[in-house]
Amino acid sequence: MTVTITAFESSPDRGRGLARDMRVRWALEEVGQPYEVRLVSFAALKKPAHLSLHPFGQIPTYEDGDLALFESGAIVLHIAERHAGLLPDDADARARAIMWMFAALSTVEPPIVEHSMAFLVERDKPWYAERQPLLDQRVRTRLDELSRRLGDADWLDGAFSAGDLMMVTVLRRLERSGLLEEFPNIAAYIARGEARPAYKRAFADQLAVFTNASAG
Ligand SMILES: N[C@@H](CCC(=O)N[C@@H](CS)C(=O)NCC(=O)O)C(=O)O
Repeated sequence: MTVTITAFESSPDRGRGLARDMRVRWALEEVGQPYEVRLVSFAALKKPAHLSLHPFGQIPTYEDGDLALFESGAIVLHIAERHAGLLPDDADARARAIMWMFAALSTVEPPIVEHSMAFLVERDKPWYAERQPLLDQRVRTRLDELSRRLGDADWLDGAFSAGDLMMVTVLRRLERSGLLEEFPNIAAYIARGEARPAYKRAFADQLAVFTNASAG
C-alpha cells in the first residue's frame, strides 16, 4: 500500500520548505519509505473531501490503507514508531526523543509561529512596531534556553532522532528573522539537520512542486 501525504499546491513560502509537509517528507526519507504527494489548493483545503481527512482544513495529512492521520507531530511519530531510524531502541531514550518532539511542537513552535504570523499579517498595523520587540523577546527566551541545553552537542539527546527532526523544522521558520545569528550553536544544529541526505531529498522534492508550478 502506498503512503500518500498532502501538501500545498502553491506554497506561500515559495519552496523554502517551511510548510509542515516538509517534516513528514523528511521523516519518510529518513526511514526509506516511498510516498506519493497529493497537492491541494487553498480552496480545496476547506472542501468536504479534504475536511473528511483533516477537520481543520490544513496540510499535511497521511494516508496508508485504512489509516488516515492529520497533525504533523502525530504523523511523524507514527512513521518513527513503525520504521527503524528515528527513535532509539532503548525505552528511556525513546521516551526522551518523543519528549523533544513535544517540546518542539508545544513549547518552541508557538512563539515562533506567533512571531512569523505577526510579520505576515500585522506588519502594516499601527501596533506592530510596539509589539514586535515583545515577540522577538519571547522567541529569544526559548532560543536561549534551547541553546544552553544543546551546548556543543550535535543533537538534543545522543543520536539524531525524530525529536531533532521536529526541532530543526520548527527552528527553520526563523531563518530570515535575524534571531538565529545570536545563537551560533543553534544555527549550526539547524545546518547539521539540513545537511542530512534525507533532508536534502525531501527539500528538493518540495522545491520541485514550486518550481514546476512556476514553470507551468
Ligand atoms: N498543528 C498542525 C498545523 C498544520 C498547519 O498549520 N498547516 C498549515 C500549513 S504549514 C496549513 O495548512 N495552513 C492553511 C490553513 O490553515 O488554512 C500540524 O502540525 O500539522
